[in-house]
Amino acid sequence: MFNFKNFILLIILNFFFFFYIKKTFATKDFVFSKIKELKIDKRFDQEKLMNKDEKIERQKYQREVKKQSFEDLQNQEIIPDVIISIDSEKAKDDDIDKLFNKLKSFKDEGKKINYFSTDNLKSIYIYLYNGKSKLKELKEQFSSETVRISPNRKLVKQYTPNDPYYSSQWNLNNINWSRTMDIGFGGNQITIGIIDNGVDVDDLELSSKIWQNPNEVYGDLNDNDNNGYRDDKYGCNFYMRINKNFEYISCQKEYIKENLSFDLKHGTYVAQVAAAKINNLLGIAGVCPTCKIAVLNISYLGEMDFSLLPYVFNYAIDKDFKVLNLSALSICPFGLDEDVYSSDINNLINIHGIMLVQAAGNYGNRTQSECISSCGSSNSYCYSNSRNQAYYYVEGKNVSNKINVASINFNNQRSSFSNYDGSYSVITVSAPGEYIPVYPYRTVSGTSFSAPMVSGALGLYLSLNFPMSVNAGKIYNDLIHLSSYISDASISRKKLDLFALISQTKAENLNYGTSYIAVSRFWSDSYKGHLYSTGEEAKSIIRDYPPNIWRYEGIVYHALKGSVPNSFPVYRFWSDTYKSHFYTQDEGEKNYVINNYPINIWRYEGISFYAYLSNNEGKLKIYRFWSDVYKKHFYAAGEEERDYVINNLNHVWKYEHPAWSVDLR
Ligand SMILES: [Ca+2]
Ligand SMILES: [Ca+2]
Ligand SMILES: [Ca+2]
Repeated sequence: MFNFKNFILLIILNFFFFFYIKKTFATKDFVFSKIKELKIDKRFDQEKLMNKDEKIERQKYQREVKKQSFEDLQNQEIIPDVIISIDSEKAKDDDIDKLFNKLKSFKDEGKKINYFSTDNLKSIYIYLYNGKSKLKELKEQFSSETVRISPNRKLVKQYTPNDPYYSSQWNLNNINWSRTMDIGFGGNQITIGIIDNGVDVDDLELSSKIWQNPNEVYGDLNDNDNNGYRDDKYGCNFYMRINKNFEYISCQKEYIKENLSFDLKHGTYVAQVAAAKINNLLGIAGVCPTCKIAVLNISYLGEMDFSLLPYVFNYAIDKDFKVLNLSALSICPFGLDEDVYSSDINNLINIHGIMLVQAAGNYGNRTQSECISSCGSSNSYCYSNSRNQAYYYVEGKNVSNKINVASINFNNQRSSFSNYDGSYSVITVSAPGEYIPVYPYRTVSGTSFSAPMVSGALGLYLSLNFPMSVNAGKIYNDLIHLSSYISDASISRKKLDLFALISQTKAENLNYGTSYIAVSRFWSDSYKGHLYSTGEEAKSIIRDYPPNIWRYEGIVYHALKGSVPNSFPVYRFWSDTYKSHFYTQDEGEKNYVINNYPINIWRYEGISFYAYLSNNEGKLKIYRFWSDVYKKHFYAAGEEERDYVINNLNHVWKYEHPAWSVDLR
């Protein structure tokens, strides 16, 4: 009996991450053909080591490439019809043997089978080609707890072109981008992999932002880093490499760029939204100015091939990309038993910390069942990915392993085209996706462009120097807890808020393991007053209140978590009547308020934080104001703010006196 698992182990031992099988079975209707030819092959490392035959082979490739146009190379689709995943950790050897034997005897004219396995991924993937396979029959025979079967899906780009016109980047204002730039961010350079129809690596807004594979020499037609991809300096065209089996050219610049004969630009615009150069007197500003872009092209004939995702995931793991952006959606949905990539996507995120950010889709659909009924059994474009791809992929964890991004317009309402989830809390977050400016000047719309807003935000977030460990749960929770509240429940009431995400996370990092606690300030248009919160408390206010009730204004200073020499407690009161906090460091004042006001006016809440007395030299002083108009206190941090309020807002705020002092803004 052919023992597949032992065979795999042997191959992995010999060839490291990739393996290669070329074995033809005697049976007419069952052929194990070449497995993607991703072998480790050192033959071409040095020109001088090539023998005559190898030189001829290489020259043949070069001639072949010269005489064929890009269109010719792409024409004639070679994509699998069916993807089968086997959980290699859970499946028993017997199960795998059985599956392969059954597949061998499964009559299906013209069938060809490839498979892919690597140490990086949990599953072994089997691809069926050119089959007349009845999916239902395949599932009945082969589906199990460890075997998942799905039709391959062509991904369509989530792109809704609009009449081009130039406008300002309202999308950046909407997420408080410029305020975020004011506070700066960490220096770690994060790479965002753009899984798309290619990216123009020479684009004027991107050329210096393109990731470079450090151990690959570009243009020598050799695989310098021995990863199975020649000249993958900037990424690769996986369709050409895997499906078309072009070894020499698939990662060359001209083939990883978008093929505009099939397409409008898509991947380039997606990349620009995430990470276009800033301060270059040109075009737009990207959300993440320090991020790099890796080109992960999976397109053919203007669409994208879903079956290539395991290769892309494997590549991203090897190259340590931290964010993958997938602004593409598939043809009609598939059910729970068919989510072939679920375990590897979990693995990707939970083991390797790679966040997968996906566009929610542009079909305006509500739920999976609505989507299915509108699709029928045909292959019309329809996919409620929000439900499938996030909800079902949660494997007993309280975090989703994917970030699903819906689109909002400038009124913070769901874009009419954006998929949404109704009662299912599976849209992770929403972000602007209408009339998004790109370079050269035009605007584009679609959840395709909402997703890279979030990818860029996660790039910035991950560039912060985290002193604590960052796992998928923390990333996911921070993203949703530090998003702004919006009224639209169909998209989870959450909108990307870059400023809250970055400033609160920076504060948390600063406070981690130290004695400091961030004091954040909110303003209420409804109550006409400020609210100050400390530490984690700010997150729940950001998350739970619409901005007209409490609008986040940022961190104003850092106080002390506990008592240190020369520090004293600062006491806090809350007023249900005035909707305001009152703070005092004065023991006598505290007792007076407790003894003389009913609790609906001032309810004592205890010690909020510790601070030094206001007369401490060299500390940042906090100054107290009172407003007869609003019946509230305001606390200015530093002399500059104090003087501004005295000089400009004297009709509202009356200066009282210094309140306390702290070490840090
Ligand atoms: Ca390489
Ligand atoms: Ca090379
Ligand atoms: Ca620019």
